[in-house]
Amino acid sequence: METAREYNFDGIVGPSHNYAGLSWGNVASTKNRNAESSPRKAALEGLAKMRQVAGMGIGQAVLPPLCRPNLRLLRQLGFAGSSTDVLNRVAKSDPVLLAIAWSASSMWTANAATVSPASDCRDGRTHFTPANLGSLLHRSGEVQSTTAILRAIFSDRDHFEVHDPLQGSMALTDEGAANHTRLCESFGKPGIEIFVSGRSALDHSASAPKKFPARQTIEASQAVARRHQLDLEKGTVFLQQAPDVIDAGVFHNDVISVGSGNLLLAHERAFLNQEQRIRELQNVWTSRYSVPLFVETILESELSVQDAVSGYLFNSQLLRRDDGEMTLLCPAECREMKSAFDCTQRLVAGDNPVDQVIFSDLRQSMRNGGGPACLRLRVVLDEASQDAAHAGVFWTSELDQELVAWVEANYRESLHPDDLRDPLLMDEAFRAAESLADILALPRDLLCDQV
Ligand code: SUG
Repeated sequence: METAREYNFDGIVGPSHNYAGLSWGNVASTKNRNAESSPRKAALEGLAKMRQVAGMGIGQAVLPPLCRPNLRLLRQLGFAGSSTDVLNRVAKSDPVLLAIAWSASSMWTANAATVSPASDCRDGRTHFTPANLGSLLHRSGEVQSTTAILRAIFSDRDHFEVHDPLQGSMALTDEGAANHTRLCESFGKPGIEIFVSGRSALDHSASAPKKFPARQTIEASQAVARRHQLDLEKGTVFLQQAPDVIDAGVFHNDVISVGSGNLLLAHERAFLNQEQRIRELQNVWTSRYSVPLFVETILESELSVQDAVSGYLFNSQLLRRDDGEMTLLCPAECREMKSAFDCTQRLVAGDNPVDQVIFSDLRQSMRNGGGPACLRLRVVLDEASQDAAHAGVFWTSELDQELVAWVEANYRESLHPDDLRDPLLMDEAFRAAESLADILALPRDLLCDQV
């Protein structure tokens, strides 16, 4: 019997969802630069996924989108005056900064923070480190508001510790849970937390990608593990992403591997010295647990890294149901790509906990490189800590209906990059943020913090 549940905190897609090609190293983002987006469709697709997951009896909650445009950032960059002045000035002088300020990238909550469940932490509290996202300007502007929102939702210090983010230095770039996986026998018992980095900032002899940025440093991952008070001997494993797959478009580890419970699914080219590192992981596991750890390795001959990047098989959600078996929730693209689909069928047939595969249409988010797993932050909560968290963000069918109506009332059907110049869009976005605050019973000035 589980004493704790895993909740998927999905990011609600914000009203300015657009394609600006801002993420160098993220192939989909670059490819779809300047395409027309549909914020309404994107938000409804996200809500449909939440409904699908909640409908399976799995813990589901929401995180609100950050208020955009990011006027705080624009003011810091020297654009002065009223909100409208700031928008007009940046629109006239720098369309890239305009798009950066409008980015709805907070929807990918796997990058909001790294979360360690209470049972892994020495002080018995759930620890959060909001990710500084310091590798990209449009993403680094998220952390201040994300920290405030996490502190509002997880405010009870008896249960939660929301740390300050790591300082925004090149040596400590941190992308949160996208580079972190937890394996465990049961959610409420101590687990093994796997931290995956792409480079070392301090060891200059370590290998690193040549073309695209490695967004997570090992120094950042180690700092998070220390501040979360994890068992550094038996409760943590540090892996390095293979540099050549980062150069092939694997900008986060969750594009090439996913784990949950006693299952790790990874491409054979995901990690540096993979065979040896997986053997070490198996040894740590068997020293702690009596149940087996299943490691499913997908071969290049089954699914090329290139297809993993375009179909996002590894960005699926591994959902452990109450009966102990798992459902793999994949992006719809995996149904259409034969190699990816065949891998899902092999998994279901194989000796591992996955016995079901379902698909979710998240095409709007996928075109910016965000699949099912990018859109959620996993937080393990026992009953007492769930009671202590802010009730307004937990999924119910009433909340779902309210959110659908809110999207339909506030979101545009389509958005072209030129529309980001429109001061009316700013008014719409601020109004939407305020009414969302009312729906989620959060303070208006928390969700509308740019005015
Ligand atoms: O950081 N895309 C996001 C996608 C994040 C996906 N998250 C995980 N893999 N966990 C990123 O690259 C694109 C924005 C644009 O180009 O308009 C963007 O930010």
